[in-house]
Amino acid sequence: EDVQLEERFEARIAEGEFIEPRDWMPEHYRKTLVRQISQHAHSEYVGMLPEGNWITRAPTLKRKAILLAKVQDEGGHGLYLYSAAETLGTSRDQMLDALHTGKAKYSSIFNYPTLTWADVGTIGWLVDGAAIMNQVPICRCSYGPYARAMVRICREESFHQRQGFESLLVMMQQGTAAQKEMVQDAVNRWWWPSIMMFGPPDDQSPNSAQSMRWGIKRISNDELRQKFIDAAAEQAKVLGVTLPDPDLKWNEERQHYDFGRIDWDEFWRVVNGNGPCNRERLAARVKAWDEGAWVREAALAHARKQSRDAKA
Ligand code: FAQ
Repeated sequence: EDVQLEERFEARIAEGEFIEPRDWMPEHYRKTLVRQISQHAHSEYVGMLPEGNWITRAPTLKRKAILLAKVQDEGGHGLYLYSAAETLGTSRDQMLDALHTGKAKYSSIFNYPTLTWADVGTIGWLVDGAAIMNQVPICRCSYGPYARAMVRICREESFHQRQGFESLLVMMQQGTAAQKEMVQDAVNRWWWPSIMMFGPPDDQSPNSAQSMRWGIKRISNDELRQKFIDAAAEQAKVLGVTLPDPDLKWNEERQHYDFGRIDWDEFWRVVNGNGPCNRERLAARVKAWDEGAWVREAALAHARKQSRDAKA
């Protein structure tokens, strides 16, 4: 019977149908989705921290309002994604526990510090830019709830990317020499970590082959990375910044930019918990969770009272 179910499942994937929560699915498909969606949710949550750091220090009311909205959006993305993962039968408490105990992964990028105001614009331009490149194909992911969550997330990310680019453009075109230098310094620090966001090279990516077969991943890590580099190299010219890679060069034959060697040792160091801010980020999430305990207790007490009143 399982063989038949599996064949039917494979056929639906091949037809490009969405798989929905109540449909039969192989256990490994379920596990892969819980892994990826929960890691994605954790990234959105932890991703609030580096930029949140600058809310109190944004240079103008306009920039502060934009940044507040952006950071709130990231929190919202985390919530849609936790909800999508819950449809696969794992609870939010389990997922958050895995994050808080350091067992769960989240994107390497959020383990780098935000040292100046230009980091905020650079995160919008490069980090949100990379996130969109990676997430647009997930709108066509075979699992319905994840694909649908991603549609709205991508729309919001595109606003995030543009606000970042625009904020850098203002500094580069109207700023003082010191402001321009600050932008260049931020770009120097964020460029390599941004292109690492797409994950290890295809031939060292253990999950890729199966995720591609199941239509969870539609475009490979390396292909997305190349598309991102091609786009960013052109945008850098408009901004007037230099990307910190002497080997970055247009290749007429490939119709792509060539680029230098990525430091994968650094990537794995950060993924394995030893980046510049891993401990700080985790501690901040755990503190927020602990300090929110009274809110969760109050909400539960309120819900219990409501249902008692409804019965009475
Ligand atoms: N960081 O076999 P693969 C955002 C892990 S955007 C940490 O290639 P897969 C928006 C990977 O989990 C960021 N770990 O894995 C925002 C696996 O370990 P596992 C979040 C990484 O899943 C912007 C191992 O390495 N976006 O938050 C990373 O097929 C600004 C082997 O890798 C998403 O999560 C990494 N960079 O491909 C928020 C998108 N890369 O699980 C605030 C959805 C790989 O076997 C401010 N996710 N690893 O123990 C994906 O598309 C995929 O999961 C990939 C990795 C492409 C990230």
